[in-house]
Amino acid sequence: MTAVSDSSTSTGTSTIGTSTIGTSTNGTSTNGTATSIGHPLEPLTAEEVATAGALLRELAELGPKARFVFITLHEPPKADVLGWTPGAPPLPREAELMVYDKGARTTYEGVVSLTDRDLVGWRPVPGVQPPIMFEEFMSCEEIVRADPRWQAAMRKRGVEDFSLAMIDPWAASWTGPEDDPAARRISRPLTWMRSAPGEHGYARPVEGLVVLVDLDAGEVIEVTDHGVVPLPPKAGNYEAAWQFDEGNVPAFEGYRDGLKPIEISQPEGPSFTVDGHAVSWQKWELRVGFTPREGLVLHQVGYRDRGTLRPLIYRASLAEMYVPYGDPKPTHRFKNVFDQGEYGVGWLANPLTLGCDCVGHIHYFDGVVNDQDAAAVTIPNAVCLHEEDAGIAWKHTDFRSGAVEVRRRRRLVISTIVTVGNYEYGYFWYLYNDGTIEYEVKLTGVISTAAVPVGEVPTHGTLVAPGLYGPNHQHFFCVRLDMTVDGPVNRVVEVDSRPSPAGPDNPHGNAWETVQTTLTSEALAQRDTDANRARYWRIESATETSALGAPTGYALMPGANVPPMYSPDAVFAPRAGFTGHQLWVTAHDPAQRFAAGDYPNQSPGGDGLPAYAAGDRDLDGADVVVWYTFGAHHVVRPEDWPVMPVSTVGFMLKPSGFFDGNPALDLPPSEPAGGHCHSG
Ligand SMILES: [Cu+2]
Repeated sequence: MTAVSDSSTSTGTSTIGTSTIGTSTNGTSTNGTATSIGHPLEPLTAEEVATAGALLRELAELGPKARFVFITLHEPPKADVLGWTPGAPPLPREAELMVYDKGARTTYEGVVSLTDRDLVGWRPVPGVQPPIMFEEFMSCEEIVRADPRWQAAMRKRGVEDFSLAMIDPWAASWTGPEDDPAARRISRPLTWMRSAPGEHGYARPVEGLVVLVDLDAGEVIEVTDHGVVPLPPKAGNYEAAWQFDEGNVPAFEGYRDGLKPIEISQPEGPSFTVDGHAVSWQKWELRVGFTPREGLVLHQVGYRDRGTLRPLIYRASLAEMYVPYGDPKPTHRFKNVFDQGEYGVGWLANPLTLGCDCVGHIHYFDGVVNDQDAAAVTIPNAVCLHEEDAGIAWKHTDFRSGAVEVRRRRRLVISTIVTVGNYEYGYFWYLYNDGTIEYEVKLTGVISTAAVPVGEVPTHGTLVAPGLYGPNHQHFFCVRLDMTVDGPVNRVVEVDSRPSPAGPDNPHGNAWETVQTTLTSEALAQRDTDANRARYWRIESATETSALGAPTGYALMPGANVPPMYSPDAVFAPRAGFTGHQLWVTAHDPAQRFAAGDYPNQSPGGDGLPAYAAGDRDLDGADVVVWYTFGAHHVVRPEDWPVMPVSTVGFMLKPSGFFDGNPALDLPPSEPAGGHCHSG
């Protein structure tokens, strides 16, 4: 978990963690407070979060056990935002609130007008469970620790000091009708044992012990002991204070040497400008957003081309992430978690530190979220903005004349890192100065661990230390791209490459061609990657053409990908219907934001993309939303222990007939000191 303190104050705002703001040898940072508050997509301020909670409490007459799950900007309609110009009167400010009443065991959704101090919407949502809230996440551990059945099971494993146990409240999944979200609100926590306070506890999983907790009642329902597996014998400490100790796996022999300083110097400052949450950099313009569920959101990404700002993406966001485990043992079979929809990745964001998480000249954005009393919680430096050298942009040497032209490539990096229990996820957007957009997820942190008797080799995982293994699992990330390529009227075309048919048009057998298929409706726009066809998808304007006469477009270029490995007949499979296809296209609907639906916690499934697309709306010349899911396949390696080297997965959006030629021709030459770039 992040260093989040439960520190709400009477003023309704609080700040978590610590941060370094100012200058250091590893760069400089600025941390802007909003100055362009008039823009309709500015995230809620801390004051607005607290006001929204107070208004709802009063206007909806909330009961004493009402808890605030999420408080988020209720974005104005897209048409209103697109019609708004700087200097115009501000659009009405509204907040949307998800509330869970623990007394009535009912979830509510509300919208309050901050402008009119009025209740705009309020409704119960029957039969669903909202995400596990932070206060539940933290209280669950003590509830289990105090339970005599759990204590008895721990004694069977030789544990007497229960204070050393770590109990992580895993979301319950849906294992059958007994998990009916309408009936009870549950968690299935898992236990690990430290040998001393502060130790890396994931080295010693308590295998075979499944606990069921009623989160409403705050009590353990049952403890099921599937049999003792000895705690793995070896430590796995990686923290500086511990790693010199004897007995760690792998053995640590001290820090390497020879690392000389690399200093990033930007003597004239960065090339970007920031106003509130609006960012301009090298022809790119965008807005940075942040919500407690989604974390980092990009709004209104556009590129200034020969004086005209050309829109590309109206809203880009993580739409869900899903981590199913492939180990049938009792402690792992229910591990299929939706880290966004069952917890919320925004308010799990780390406060980032200059010189560690990001180097160079940094601009930080704080993330404003809420606690369960509706107090605003400010995560300092939740989003990092900086620019990087990214190798060469292009180069050619005329071998006859020796003339060399080479330009450096740069990228603007907008990133956030979240901690979900044992795992870390970094979400990185890169905007390049050649028009490319890249999205990359960095996976690091600690694998979820399991135990076997020493000497045994696990079937569904990889041994990382004696008696300790990492179960097979996958991570699926779905990104929602509300596209506006040269305007809101777009279409999506699938582009395959294939050998040309044999015959008189292909007399030598060397010919191959691309085949373009317009995905004209939602039923037809459920597609999968096909590396053998070099498949990609082009999001085209249905109204604008390039100088060459073709529709302007951007191509979604898949990176590494993998389908789910679990059986489609698995009881939990319908929970993540969106993973049935890697690409979905839907008609724009601002209420359809989450790939597994609004409430995946304890859900038996069926919601989200399969439901959104059920109407089979027309997509040819429509306001389209593109959903791309990519999987990180994790067969654990011994090298992933005791903390994982970063692994990356993602995709790109590349201009594909959007420009009339190489958009980076105008990058100025960068001459090395005392010379110039040439051959020989
Ligand atoms: Cu993994």
